[in-house]
Amino acid sequence: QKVAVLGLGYIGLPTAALIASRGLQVVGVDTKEYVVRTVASGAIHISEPDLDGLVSKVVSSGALTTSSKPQAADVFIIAVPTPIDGNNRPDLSNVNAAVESILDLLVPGNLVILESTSPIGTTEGIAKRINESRPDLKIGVNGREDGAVYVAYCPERVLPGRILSELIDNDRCIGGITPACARRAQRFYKMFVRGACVATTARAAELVKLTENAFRDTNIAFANELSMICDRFDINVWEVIDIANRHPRVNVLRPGPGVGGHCIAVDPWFIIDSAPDLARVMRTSREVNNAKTQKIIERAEALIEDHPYANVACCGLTFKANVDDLRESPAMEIAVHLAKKYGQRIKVVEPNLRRPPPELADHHIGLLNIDEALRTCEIALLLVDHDEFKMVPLAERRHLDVIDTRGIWQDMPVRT
Ligand code: SAJ
Repeated sequence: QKVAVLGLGYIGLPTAALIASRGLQVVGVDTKEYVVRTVASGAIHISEPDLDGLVSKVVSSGALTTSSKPQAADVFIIAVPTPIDGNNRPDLSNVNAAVESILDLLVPGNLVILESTSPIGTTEGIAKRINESRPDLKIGVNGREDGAVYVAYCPERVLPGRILSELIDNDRCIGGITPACARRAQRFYKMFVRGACVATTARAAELVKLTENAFRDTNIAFANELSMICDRFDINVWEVIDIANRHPRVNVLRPGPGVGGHCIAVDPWFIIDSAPDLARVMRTSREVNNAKTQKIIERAEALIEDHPYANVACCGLTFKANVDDLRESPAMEIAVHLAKKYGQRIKVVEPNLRRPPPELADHHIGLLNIDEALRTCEIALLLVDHDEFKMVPLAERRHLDVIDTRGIWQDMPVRT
């Protein structure tokens, strides 16, 4: 079988490389010329453990090739970004463009899979578009002879940092436009997935993906709301959570400086946009998580105003621990806000980046290592729970005024 993967980003590239490593011929397609060139040379343009070695291997064996335009294939996988626009509404322009680009290539027996996070009904829209433009093809009936193509929604659900192993071991949700579509897609995923491939409808599968991330967002919002309540009453939220979680049926997640990343901070809006009158908890959760970032900014400003000569160490910029990804990062939002307001008094530590991002470099702010920052600053904002920060002993930070948004510098005595 020949497979075309449209979109060589965080999901498309590892998926293309993995499938190629299983003996299938894969063409990776991307509209960005530098991505096509980088991958064609056997290198990668994103950072993910073990991906570089795998891509280099499948490119040099010829199993993975690249192109800026799709080519005829048996299976088309669409893995393009689906962001939200300025009004928190889904922007499906990349999916629509990908679908248009394959319409003329489709032949009976083809399987078209959407993997991008998408609002309910998107996959049905794709099937409708195929019907309109290619009335010679039927969608998802049995048998090659009657001119069928198969259309399915199969969301990715892998965790950045563990993408390659989760692509193989996670269970997959396979949503067919018809049961025959689901069966055809199940057969395809079973070639490289060890987890269960659970079949359902395309609409249910779209909502499954959105539900997973909205559920996590809501649970984090609970923790963030609790942290703000604790602050008002001067109660240690980490202690409250630790003790509450000893209850056998309670598991409060960890508060933070807000929720970042390109998934959890975005996907709930796809549900809210589809059912604004019903998705009340989800909307409020998004608002609470965003409000938490503002709360940290206000607390930091108050502390900085109280210490007019103090230098301030912003510890961490990425959206979560031990990654180099800055997308939707609340830590970044806080650091940039403070840099704009206080300029050179703001020092930044980010062990996972080699250079400061342009938003900070524009304010002539470079990166320090954690030791330098703690030596030269009087205030520290702990914004990301990177391993490097967890290891800083109390003796090296005792002199600091700290806002610890992640609860790793609490040094709570354990009382049992
Ligand atoms: N966070 C907290 N407190 C917590 C847990 C997370 O503040 O207790 C914050 C993190 O710091 C980060 C954000 O939430 O800013 C999201 O981080 P994450 O590790 O929860 O998730 P992501 O965005 O890296 O990946 C998620 C995963 N979804 C779920 O766990 C339900 C992943 O499985 C999905 O594949 C991915 O979104 C995606 O692509 O949709």
